[in-house]
Amino acid sequence: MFSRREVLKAAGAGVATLALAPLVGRAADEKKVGYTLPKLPYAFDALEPSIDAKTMEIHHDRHHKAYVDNANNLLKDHPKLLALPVEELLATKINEVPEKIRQGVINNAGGHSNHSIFWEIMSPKGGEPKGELLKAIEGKFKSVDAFKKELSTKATTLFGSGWAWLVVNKKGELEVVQKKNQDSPYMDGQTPILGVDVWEHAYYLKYQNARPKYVEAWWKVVNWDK
Ligand code: MN3
Repeated sequence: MFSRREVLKAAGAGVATLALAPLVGRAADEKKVGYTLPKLPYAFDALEPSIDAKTMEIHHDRHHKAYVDNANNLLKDHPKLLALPVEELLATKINEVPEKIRQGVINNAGGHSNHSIFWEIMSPKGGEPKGELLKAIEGKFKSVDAFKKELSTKATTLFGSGWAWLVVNKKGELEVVQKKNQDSPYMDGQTPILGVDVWEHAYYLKYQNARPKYVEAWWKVVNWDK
């Protein structure tokens, strides 16, 4: 069982095999059957001015909560699947989910997993990548600026709703990818390292249709330590 951090470390060191290994779930998901909405690790207004408090409140308390509630409801007759850490369900068991609820589980368990990571990889203190992450980014993209440019481009050019992610791919290498809707990188054998939510609900109150301005501001609140 390997964490996102361990997979990243292996990628920086050029070790490919960890990316295919089973994944560690969040403790909160393991205590009881069913997913729980994680607490935000900071106040709603902590990411101002990059992300406004009202957007954070609606995004966490309503959108993320809805993904959690819907996933729990969809999987209520499948306690064994529901007992798995959400990453493991998405990475290894999604084809065991009955077909008639599968797309709903992809959307809602995916939404739960994606947002759980999203809250953690933001912080009011911002900063720049360092340590293992810096080494891995420079090894793959030459520079932090080149990496940021690639992720920003993927985020702003994604048509419709979705995410742009930095992942460790199946080969154990860093890669920037676009995902539609709430499709989880875990479903494609990728381990998400950091990602930006470019659904309109993530920025519309403050930025309206100016997605590039939101992405530019988002870089100021990335929690590189996570
Ligand atoms: Mn969202």
